[in-house]
Amino acid sequence: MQAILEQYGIPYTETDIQKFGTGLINHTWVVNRGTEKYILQRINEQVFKEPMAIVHNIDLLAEYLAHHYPEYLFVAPLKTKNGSSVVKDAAGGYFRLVPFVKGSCSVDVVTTPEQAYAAAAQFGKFTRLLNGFDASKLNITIPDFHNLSLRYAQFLRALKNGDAQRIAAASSLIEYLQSQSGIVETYEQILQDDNFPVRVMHHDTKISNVLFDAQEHGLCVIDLDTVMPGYFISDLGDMMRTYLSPVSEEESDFDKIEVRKDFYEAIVNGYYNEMKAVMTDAEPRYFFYAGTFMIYMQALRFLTDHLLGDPYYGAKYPGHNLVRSGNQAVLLQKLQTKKSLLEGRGMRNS
Ligand code: GN1
Ligand code: MG
Repeated sequence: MQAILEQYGIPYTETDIQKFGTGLINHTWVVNRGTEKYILQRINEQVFKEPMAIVHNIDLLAEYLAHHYPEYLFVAPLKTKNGSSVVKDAAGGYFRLVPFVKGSCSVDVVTTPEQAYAAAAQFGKFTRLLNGFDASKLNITIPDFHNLSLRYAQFLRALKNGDAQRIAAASSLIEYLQSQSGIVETYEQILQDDNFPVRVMHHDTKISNVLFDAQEHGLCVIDLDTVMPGYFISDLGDMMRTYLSPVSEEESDFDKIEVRKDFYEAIVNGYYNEMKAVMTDAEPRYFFYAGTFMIYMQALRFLTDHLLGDPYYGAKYPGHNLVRSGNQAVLLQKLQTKKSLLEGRGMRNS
């Protein structure tokens, strides 16, 4: 770490470094030096096979936004003394240092509809501001990241090649997820339909990827590794997946999982108010679907990982990814139950 910080001209002996955050993929630390504060991240190269592709994307976005929307707060990684946005350590690992925005704070768990609204507005604004940017210029940092057809195919493959005991023990969850494969068919229709344009999407819209000010007004979105061309259902759906319920994917007491109507409305309102200027007529009809799409994909990804021995997400206890998948399946069920109550809700100005 000493060698890394020194490339930014930061003397290691003057810093205090602590582990930070709860992300499953990258390692993150907060670096304090007197009154200065930074976020240091190691890019997970198992997942992001070409870290330079991320650097290129962030540079392109920074340039576009600085030119067209100079007032937008865009938090780009700092440059080293040599002008590079990433640093390689002796073992070849990629690190980057991001300034901590003064006066900003983040939220780990959504507790009020106002937070959900503010976050949804920030993700909507991000995509709207980039509406004139040619999304095809972006590198694909994780190929097929939100390709539900592929995720489903990987799940089916795991049913063949996975751990036989785990497959047998998960039979009812497997059956349930297979029964929901209509969600994949709808996704495939969306891909064929010109009413669903490819947009610049964030692809990781959890609340901790939004910076707030002290009054909990949204400032901007951060963690741009998975910014890629995609469909709006990814971002809107992942907000539903992670903000609707008072408990997260880690909760093993599934009775605590809930779909909160006021949070649903807040997400949809916040997103739509920013995005309506650029949306097609068809997109808002798929707001509810977006939630089912992302929750279903996450349930498939966790279960696939469990059946294959947890190679991607890792497991803090045996069966961890089975619990996570079961949790997401219950969330999906509870969302589907409220379909008639929720569909069409929340588009205040529509
Ligand atoms: C991963 O690293 P983190 O926690 O932000 C994953 C997301 C999943 C999420 C589930 C690159 O995100 O797609 O939704 O775990 N990111 C990647 O917690 O796979
Ligand atoms: Mg992330």
